[in-house]
Amino acid sequence: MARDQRIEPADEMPDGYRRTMVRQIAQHAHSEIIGMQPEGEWITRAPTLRRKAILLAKVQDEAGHGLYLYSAAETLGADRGDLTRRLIDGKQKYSSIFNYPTRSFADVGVIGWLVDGAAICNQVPLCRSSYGPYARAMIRICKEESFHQRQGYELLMTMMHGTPRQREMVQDAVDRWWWPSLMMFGPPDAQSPNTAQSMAWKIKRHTNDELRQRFVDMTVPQAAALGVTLPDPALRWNEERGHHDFGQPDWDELKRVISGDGPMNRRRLDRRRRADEDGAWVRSAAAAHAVRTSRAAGPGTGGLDGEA
Ligand code: BYC
Repeated sequence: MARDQRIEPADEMPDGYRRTMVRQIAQHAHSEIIGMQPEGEWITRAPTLRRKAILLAKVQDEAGHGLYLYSAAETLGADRGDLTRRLIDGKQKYSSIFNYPTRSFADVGVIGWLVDGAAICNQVPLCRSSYGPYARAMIRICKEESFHQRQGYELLMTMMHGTPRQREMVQDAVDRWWWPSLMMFGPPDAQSPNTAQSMAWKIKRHTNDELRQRFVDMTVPQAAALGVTLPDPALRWNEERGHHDFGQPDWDELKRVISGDGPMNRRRLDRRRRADEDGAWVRSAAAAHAVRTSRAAGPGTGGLDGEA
């Protein structure tokens, strides 16, 4: 670690490092999968074929991100089915941001711009995270997140050039998503129990507050170009610091949402539980098929790969 070399699956590692990596990667994977729901609700209501195609592609990308990340967790000895059970039983977390409702199509644009924008800010440094499989998964994820952010911004720009009602929808969505987006970076550093150890292990490369500041600095000029107001009266450029000053989100709200009491928590988990139950027969059929084909291919061949 001191030489900045990557830790790979077969390397020795302290139990605490392995536990922390499984915790973070699993939460991240759960966030990608649960994160399909708020935008997925708008696929059937997208206003044009072009918007529908873009949204479908984006939501499918999120599924792919979840799958790379579950695979990265498996390299640490975790079992994907077990991680899913822990999510459904409320024993593992997923990002607070996905516990808010999507009320209009402008929310799809704002999720792309602000939520994917925050995710990029957080994830670009994770490409240099110390655990090899996680860092490598993050490179591809970040490329796809850039497309997500751009499609959101382009959608909003189109609406801002539309009718007064469309501009109102965009401003309303920005007002609702701004503070929850800032909460995505986690609690303030002084209240973050994991940051110091994760920085020492080079899992995290920046603290929660550093990344939040970077996000605000990056977003303010984009908001001005769009013509929307960010709902924070304390937001202003600080010449001395060379950064924007900004207000604090409601940290009690973050605690409530993380502990299961957000506006959409129950619905998101119910839907995930139903999808897991509905898919059980597919998983058992695929497992039975893999056993049968590996037997037919004989010893030393690898299941479905052997068949290919
Ligand atoms: N929400 O000590 P801290 C996406 C938890 S999806 C929920 O600072 P840490 C997308 C934290 O886990 C991208 N929980 O923790 C998908 C810890 O709890 P435990 C999602 C949160 O780990 C679809 C406790 O609070 N991105 O982009 O050092 C559509 C104390 O926090 C939150 C990732 O998952 C939160 N916001 O730092 C569109 C990024 N914040 O586990 C878009 C990867 C904190 O001790 N994760 N907690 O019980 C990370 O970078 C870090 O885990 C965090 C937290 C910065 C989130």
